[in-house]
This record gives sequence, structure tokens and C-alpha cells, in this order.
Amino acid sequence: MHIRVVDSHTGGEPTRLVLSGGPDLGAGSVRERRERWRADFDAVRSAIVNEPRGSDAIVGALLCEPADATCHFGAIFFNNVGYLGMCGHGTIGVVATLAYLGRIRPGEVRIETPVGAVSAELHGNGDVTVRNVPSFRYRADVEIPGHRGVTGDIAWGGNWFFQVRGKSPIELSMGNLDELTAFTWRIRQALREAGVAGADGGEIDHIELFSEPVNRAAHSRNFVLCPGRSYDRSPCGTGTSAKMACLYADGKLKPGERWVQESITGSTFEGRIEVVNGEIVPFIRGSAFVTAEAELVIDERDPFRWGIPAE
Ligand code: PYC
Repeated sequence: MHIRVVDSHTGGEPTRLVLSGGPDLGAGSVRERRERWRADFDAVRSAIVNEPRGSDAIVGALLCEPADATCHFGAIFFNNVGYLGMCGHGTIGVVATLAYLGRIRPGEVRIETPVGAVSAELHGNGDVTVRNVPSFRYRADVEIPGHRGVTGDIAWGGNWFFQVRGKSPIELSMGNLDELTAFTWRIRQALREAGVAGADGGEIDHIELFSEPVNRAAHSRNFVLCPGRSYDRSPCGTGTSAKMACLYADGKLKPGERWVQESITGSTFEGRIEVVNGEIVPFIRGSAFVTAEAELVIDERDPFRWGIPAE
């Protein structure tokens, strides 16, 4: 089996775009095809993103035909442990890669994802602005079971987030990655054990901490724990969407106002929201760079051909 991929990174967070050789998922919406992939071909997901070909940080994106006639492409995002709803840094990576391959020109491109259609504008300088799915705060100021006094908001930005309120008790610096990972993982476990979930019963699998930014041009710095225990090197597009929905709900961000989110690595996304028919629509601007073009080889004789499972 040979799988053609192009790798990129968006603010330090890698995206591996699968162009051909992926599983045959048949017809149906991108959401239905994601479920078919999960049920019948999950080993291929692991082979693409897990070691020895990948790493815990890589988010994969399978490029496919859209079922939604208003879209140009479909994309299914996946990671070291499973599948995502949407992925902001991944969409920026997909669009920058399509531009690198000469498949799109500056202008708008619409992409069907498992949680709805998003659009992206490719700017003349290579930046990409993603118009994400509508985002919202589901519950405010929820106390984390077993963590007295630590509260947070549950919000949707294309994935479910628990965003811890106030300043992170651990400094958001690269030297503290182990501590930050352990702390946010404990929060995720506590929420899971207590049955605290998203509005649709979906697992809250992204946990986010905030502090003052280091870069004076930014409004906030974050640390985002991803579902497979790796951290987001970028400011997280879906997390920034969820954050802006919470800020709007608190009266701290107005439609059209800029919100610059800095990641733990120092990379930034520029965000804003619009309110359309009563829904909060986030826009996220960032840039991505292609890092490799490759053909993954899955050799029948290789005992690790389907990757080393991350969990
Ligand atoms: O940018 O939305 C994002 C994202 C989700 C997980 C990793 N990055």
C-alpha cells in the first residue's frame, strides 16, 4: 500500500494531508465517511500519523470529494488516537498545501468537514483565513470535580473544549510542558469520570489554559491539550473559536474586534467573530508552510506497518 502525503505546519503544529492511497470510504457525507473509516479502516489512520512514520503531534487530513455541492473539497481530520470534528490549524495547512500544489489560487475555497462546511480565504501573501463552523459556550463556570475552586467554560468550536477560567496556575512556558500536560490530563480524566460532556454528549477532549501573552501584540497565551495527550504547537483554531464565543458571551469581545491568540510556542492566530442569524461565526487567520512531500509505504512484512498505537 502506498499513500501520497504532503506535510506542512501551521504555527508549529503539523498537518499531514493525504492526497491519494487512503482507504476507500465509499459515498455519503464526509461525516458518514469518517464513521466508516473509524469502523472499518482505523489501522490506516494509525499507520499514517503514528510512529514510526509520524508522531503524537501530527494531525492528518484526508482530502476527499465533498457530498455538499456547495463545497470544493471534503476533509476528514484525524490524530494519534482518533478523529476530530474540525481542525483550524489543519484547515490552514490543507489550504496552504493546495496552493503549493497549484490546485487553488487566491480567493475562497469551501470545505466539507464532519461537523459542517467551512470556508477559507487564501490571501495573496499566502495567509489563510478560515470561516469556522458556528461556535458557542455551552456551560459557564463549571467546577472541575475534585479540583475545588478551579472552574472553566465548556465550549464548542468544532471540537469540545474545557477552558479553565483565570490565569493558569502553572506558567505557560515550554519548560513546563510535562507539568502542564499532567495537570490538563488530570482535568480531562476528572471530567470524563464525572460524566461531564458536551451538549451532544460528546467527550470534552481538548483542555485549555490561558495566561497573559508574552508577545505584546497578542491578547492571550494558551496551552491546549489535544485528545491524544499531545499539546497543540499552534494557538488552536477550534480552541480560539471556542474562546472567542466565551468572550462574546461574557461581553468581552464585540463582533469585528480583533483577538490575537498566542500559543505556548509563541505562534499566533488572529481571530474575530461575526454574529450571523444569532450564531457566532469565528474567523481565524494564520499561515502554514509545506515541510515535505512523501509517499508512505505500508509493507506487508513490517510488523509495525499499522503504526505503534498511542494508547
Ligand atoms: O487548530 O483546531 C485546531 C486544532 C485542533 C487540534 C489540533 N489543532
